[in-house]
Amino acid sequence: MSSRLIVISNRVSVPKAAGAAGAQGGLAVALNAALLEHGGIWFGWSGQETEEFTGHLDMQRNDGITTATIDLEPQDIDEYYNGYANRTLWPLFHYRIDLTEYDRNFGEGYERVNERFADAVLPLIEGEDLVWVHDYHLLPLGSMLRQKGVKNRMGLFLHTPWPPTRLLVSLPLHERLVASMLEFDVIGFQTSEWLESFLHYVQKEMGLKVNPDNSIDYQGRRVVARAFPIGIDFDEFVEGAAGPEARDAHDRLKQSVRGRKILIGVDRLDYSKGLGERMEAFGRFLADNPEQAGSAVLLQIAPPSRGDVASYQMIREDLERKTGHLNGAYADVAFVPIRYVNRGYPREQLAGFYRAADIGLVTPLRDGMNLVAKEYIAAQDPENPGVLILSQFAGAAHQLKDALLVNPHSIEHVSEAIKRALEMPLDERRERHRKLLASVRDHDVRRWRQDFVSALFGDEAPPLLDDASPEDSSEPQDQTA
Ligand code: GDG
Repeated sequence: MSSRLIVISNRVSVPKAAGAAGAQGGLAVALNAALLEHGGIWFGWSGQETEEFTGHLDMQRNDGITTATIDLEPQDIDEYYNGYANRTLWPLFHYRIDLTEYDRNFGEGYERVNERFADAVLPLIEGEDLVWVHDYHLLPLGSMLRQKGVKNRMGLFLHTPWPPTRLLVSLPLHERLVASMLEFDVIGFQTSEWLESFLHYVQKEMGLKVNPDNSIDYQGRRVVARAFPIGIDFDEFVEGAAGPEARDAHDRLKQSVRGRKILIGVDRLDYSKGLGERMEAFGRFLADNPEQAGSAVLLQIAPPSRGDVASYQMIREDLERKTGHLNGAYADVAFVPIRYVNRGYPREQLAGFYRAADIGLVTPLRDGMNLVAKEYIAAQDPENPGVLILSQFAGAAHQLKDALLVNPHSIEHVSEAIKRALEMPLDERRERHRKLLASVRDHDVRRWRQDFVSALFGDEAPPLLDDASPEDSSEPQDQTA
């Protein structure tokens, strides 16, 4: 394949150059691998602020990958990043219209920055290049590039959910936003559920016809809309989990709990992750099972994120209050039930913590996919694996059906699942883990990337990887009964 890839995302993350814990997730690794294979450039915001926008491109080459970044001015960061992206689209796409802020300045800033991205990346795009745009920050970018004459194949992958039409129509100028997305040749979602919501919107609100293969004919062009469930870098993660740094972290955590059971949560500090509800569910478990109250510890790792947005400061305060309350009620001189850690750890250490944990507690209220669920499975000892408790509202629930699927809004349901997981016989743990592991291994980040890039080349679609939405089934499988 001779085409180069031009990857465009809000931020750019090159593995070895990234350095900081958490900066080089599976996504960065996958995109870097794609760039190494095809050649090309990764373009985005540097994360730096400049007094006045110049559009200057900072080109760098690290580990064989070329990156091109621009700085943004303070107003851009306020209105585009902290504004429209993280105070309008993020909450709306996670079904939180109560937190969604509609401010005309945000919308204008969002369009302005997308235009700035388009102008800056334009000279980098050559004849046969494939353009792959990522996420909700850059939905109108394809249309802006088309207006500037770009004829290349262009694709968009949305990492978040796509909201139901009834919620999306609360967004001023929603038609314009979606129409701009249809300038891409391929639009990718994490699961069939978000894909269906998108197709529902284009039919009901735009009167467009969706073909049997889910493509949409729009203004004389054919747009392919499909689910491409993202995965983790399985081999890298398993290798990391078996290494010395992971073993050290594992042993350190195990020794510190002195034979108690460990529940682990690892999430960016974000209201979509259901952290407050999770704490309450653990509190309910402690209240309902006093005989086990001194024998289980919840380790919640929650590195801060988007601290400039007020709703993120509020969730932080809420969690500190809930943790303090529960620890006050259940702690003893030599024991606290919740270890709430507001920082990130290197990936290898994280893998060791996952492996030490008897339960992976992954209970977002809404999540595009959720990679933590997959990392937890990959890090387990197959001979003596822990149990994954997974929200039915995470995209990952479409694939990881052998987890204990729960409704994260139901404190009772999650509390019962914790009890059930702690008591689960070894045979059942192994059997569930075997199936989960096969799914995580087979649907890894390489497959995701290859499927997307093939679709971008215009290749035929392979069969859909996930089944119908778990919410479509009459009831979530009540596995806590
Ligand atoms: C968005 C979508 C979708 C977390 N703490 C540390 C750390 N992490 C890593 C995890 C995992 C990643 O961050 C988080 O990924 P998630 O998928 O769980 O969630 P989002 O950040 O919300 O990601 C999501 C994803 O995009 C990909 O498409 O799955 O639905 O919301 O890899 O391990 N990494 C390190 N230290 C930490 O303390 N090193």
